[in-house]
Amino acid sequence: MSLLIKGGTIVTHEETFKADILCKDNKIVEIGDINVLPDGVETIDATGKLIMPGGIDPHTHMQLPFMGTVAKDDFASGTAAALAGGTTTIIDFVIPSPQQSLLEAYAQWREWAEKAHSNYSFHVAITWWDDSVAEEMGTLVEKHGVNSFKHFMAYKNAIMATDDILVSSFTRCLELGTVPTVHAENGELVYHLQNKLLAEGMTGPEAHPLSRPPSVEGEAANRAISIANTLGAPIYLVHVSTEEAVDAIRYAKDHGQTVFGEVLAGHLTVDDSVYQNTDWATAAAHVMSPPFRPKQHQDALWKGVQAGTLQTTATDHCAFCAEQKAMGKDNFAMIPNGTAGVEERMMVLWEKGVNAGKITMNEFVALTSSNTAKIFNIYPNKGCIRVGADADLVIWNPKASKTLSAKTHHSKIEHSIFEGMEINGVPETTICNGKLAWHDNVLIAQSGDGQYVDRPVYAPFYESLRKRKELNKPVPVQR
Ligand code: DUC
Ligand code: ZN
Ligand code: ZN
Repeated sequence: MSLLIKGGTIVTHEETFKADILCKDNKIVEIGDINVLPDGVETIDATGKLIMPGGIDPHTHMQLPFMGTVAKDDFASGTAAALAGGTTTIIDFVIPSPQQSLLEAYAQWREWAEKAHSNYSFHVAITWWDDSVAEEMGTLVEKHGVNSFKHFMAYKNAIMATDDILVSSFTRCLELGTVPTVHAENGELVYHLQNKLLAEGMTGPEAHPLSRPPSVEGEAANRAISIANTLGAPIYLVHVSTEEAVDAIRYAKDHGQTVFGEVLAGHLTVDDSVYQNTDWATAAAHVMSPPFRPKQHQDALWKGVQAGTLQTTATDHCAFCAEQKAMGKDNFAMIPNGTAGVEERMMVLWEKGVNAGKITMNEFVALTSSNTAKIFNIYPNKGCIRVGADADLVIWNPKASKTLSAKTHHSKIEHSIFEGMEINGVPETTICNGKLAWHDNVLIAQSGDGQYVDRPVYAPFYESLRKRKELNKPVPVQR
């Protein structure tokens, strides 16, 4: 199977140039002025269009069992939405219940993901600790291509990782050469504030952001970064939503620490007014954690993006429909947390980032694809356009427009946090594993076409981190 993309402009995270691309099977085999073709090549005219690496969303939750229900988008509908938005790979999360074997949970998620249309990979969450967890982490690394482990510092009495778990797991991550990632919110404070607000009679979704103020994220971000620093481990903060957390990351990086920050398309563009002066269903549709923030935080997030403090963009796609949201009708703390966005992420970043003059096209590629590929060690197979790389590409029409709406999106839910947003510049064709997956508003990929992406550890980086830790050891005092 060969595919020629002719006449387009290639945009990578570092350069922009005109060239044709020939894909064979699932790889890019030639880049240049290609005129002599083998038989049976399908040609796509990309004149006037941009060709970029397929998007990688490092943070989704398809069919997640969570808060008494299961997220509505499964691996079939969620990855169809991803392809319609130019994203060719998602990194989802295996979340074992406390005491559940990591390997058992991993096998379960792998089975669910067999119906994926796009490529997929998994971070694995550490929700409890004993020696068997440490051992299974090793097996996941060696046998299953997992190189990152997630820690929820919130969700007390469910999946929260307390400090003792963070210390044990970060230590193990450093030993294995994997990236520890954290959802940074102080779960004790959230629990306390939720109960206080409910006792005061605040039961509606407008109380949700009050139960998770910015300081709750700031404290946890600083704590996680300090723990990682003390242990000499790197750390990746998912869905950074506050000025406090951006400041914490910048300070740590300035002091030589290896810290990565992820930001959601939603947090960059939607503010906390969605919880006020609106109907219950609309406010509940926006209940996610961390919540949407006052505008000053959005400004800090954009500055963090521009300064390189935040390197990746994601969605935390975890779609709950109106009926599921209504489970929290009498108690905001029971509203399933989550919003959708895997389809809209790149378009929103394009419109509010590139078109608004906040980022360049090359930074757009870095933020939506290459940086994630580098951090999670799938670069240059993914996140890159070069001979030998995987043929995961998006053909972007900078002249086409569209209005985002739940009426036309591929998620199964009936609301969108981006409802009505005008986009100028859209993904017209998505190529996944060398095949047309989405073209002219038609999904071509079949359920099951998605491939599991192995993410091996990047040994030299960890070798260097361990050495740096040795070098930074305090010198014992001579007696
Ligand atoms: N936040 C959400 O809003 N949903 C899923 C998990 C999370 O941390
Ligand atoms: Zn989270
Ligand atoms: Zn999440």
